[in-house]
Amino acid sequence: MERVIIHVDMDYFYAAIEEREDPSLKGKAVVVCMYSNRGESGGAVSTSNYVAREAGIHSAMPCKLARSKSPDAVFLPVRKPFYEDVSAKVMEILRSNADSEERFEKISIDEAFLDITESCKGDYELAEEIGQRIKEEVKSRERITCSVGIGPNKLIAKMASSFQKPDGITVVIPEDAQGFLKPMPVKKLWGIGRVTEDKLSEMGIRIVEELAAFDVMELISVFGKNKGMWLKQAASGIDETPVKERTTTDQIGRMASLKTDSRNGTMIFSLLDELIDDVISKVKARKVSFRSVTVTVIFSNFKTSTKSRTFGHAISDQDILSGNVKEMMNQFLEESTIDFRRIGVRVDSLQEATGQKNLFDF
Ligand code: TTP
Ligand code: CA
Repeated sequence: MERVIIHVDMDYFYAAIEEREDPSLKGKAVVVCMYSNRGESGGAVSTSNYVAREAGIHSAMPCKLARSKSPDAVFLPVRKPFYEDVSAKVMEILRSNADSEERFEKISIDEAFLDITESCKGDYELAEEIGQRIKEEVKSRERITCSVGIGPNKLIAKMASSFQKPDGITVVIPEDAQGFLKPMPVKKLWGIGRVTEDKLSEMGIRIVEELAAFDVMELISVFGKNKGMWLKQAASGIDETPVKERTTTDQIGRMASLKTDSRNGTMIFSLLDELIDDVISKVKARKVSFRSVTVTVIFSNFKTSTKSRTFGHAISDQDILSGNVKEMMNQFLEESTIDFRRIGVRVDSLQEATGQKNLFDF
């Protein structure tokens, strides 16, 4: 089956969070600044909302220049740890909409890929429904918007999400992928930086269509084998890189669907045991221990809910994990009346297991 990939990109992320926290900012130009040690006169713009962008303010611009462009704008200092908390919640929603935990890839604080091939059975109409559902879920739970791109690979999905911003959704079916890319300036092609853009421009290549038609051997002679071949493929809308959890991610998780939507304890706990087994064997294989555990339930109405616990020290013990996970699952059963659709277990804050026994083992 041909793949179906979603890319999600949060809109004006840091500034959107600030707007959410302070409703009086609504309609005003909002600029989030990373101040330098020279205080408010130094520093650069982290991001700005779309009102401020209309005044010509953009990321990386000196804050001083931004002030001169829009004296009425509200300037706020970056609150990175807070944005990271919001990011974690958003990623949780996104992850739960991918085919599996392994088919999810966070690429930055506010962007991720989801492989949804199985969930939509390769059907792009269904894929669009999933995309809409993700947008609604993020909006209703985190009160911020995102833009969604859907396509046959990561490259197309990524470029589709930036096609209609903010709060957009763009679906590019495989047959339209080349047509979608063709008229774009080469610098829009995901992965092309300033240096490559300048070199291509010297070669008379300005739009993707020209790049796709260019002789691959000539590209290789200028850019080397890997890059030359990549340029040709990317311009032709080809990208076979898989969506996969980054190995550097600080977590191990598994998620699975119940055979049927249900609140039956036996069914839920037997699947839960499988997931716990799986997570523990991955923990052992990677020789790590973990400091926190999260249980996720996706209900039959697609609403997602999570519970987490953090331990005082890192553990890798199956019984402790199992006990905590089951307590949280029992709470879910007590609190809810809706059938469960999918459940997941994840451990975070991984640390390398030293191989030494701790005091309790002696
Ligand atoms: P982006 O996704 O590039 O931008 P954005 O989310 O603010 O706006 P858009 O609607 O166009 O997607 O970056 C995500 C966050 O990363 C952004 O909110 C702030 C931060 N950031 C910086 O701190 N410095 C930068 O130069 C850029 C580009 C982003
Ligand atoms: Ca963004």
